[in-house]
Amino acid sequence: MGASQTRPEHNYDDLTDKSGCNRDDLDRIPALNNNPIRKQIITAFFDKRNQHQNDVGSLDEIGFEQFLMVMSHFRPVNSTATEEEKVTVRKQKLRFLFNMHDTDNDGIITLDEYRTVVEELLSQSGAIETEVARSIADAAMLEVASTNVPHMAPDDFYEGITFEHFEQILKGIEMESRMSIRFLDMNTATMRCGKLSS
Ligand SMILES: [Ca+2]
Repeated sequence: MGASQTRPEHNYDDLTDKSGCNRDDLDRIPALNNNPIRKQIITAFFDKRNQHQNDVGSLDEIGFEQFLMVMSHFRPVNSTATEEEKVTVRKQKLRFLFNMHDTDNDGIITLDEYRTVVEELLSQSGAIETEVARSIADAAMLEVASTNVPHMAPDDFYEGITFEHFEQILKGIEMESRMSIRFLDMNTATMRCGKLSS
């Protein structure tokens, strides 16, 4: 039996619909319900940088191809991939994560941008106050600064994390299995992409 006979094509009708998918549609994906960085992930789907077409800014809607392009950042590395391919995939994953933090696309994750993500992450638990979350973010950033600029003078201003620093920080961390989202229970038919919700 060929794959074409078993593929649930009707499930993709909504996504392939010309009018595409917006943030509200993705917000209905149950797989992301408990994800602490749900907001960032959804934003990433509409971030033009993740479409690899040398464009910046954000899209109001994405079509099926654009959806797949973003999803491809979460794919596991093929075990038969060459070393060179593995390096490329890793770099793309890192760049995707970096972009997620560098919201204004100036090439640097500033303390403010970093704080936003940390506060978001920690606020999910409900038990940590903003002030505490903020100081955790500040301490982590200071740690990063001292690692990347070991001889920084007291008056030096640490601008933030560049992509090179970011790569360095995550060096040795196995990304391939960590950076995955279980989209298995995603039913695009219920996302109502491109269709009027009734
Ligand atoms: Ca930035």
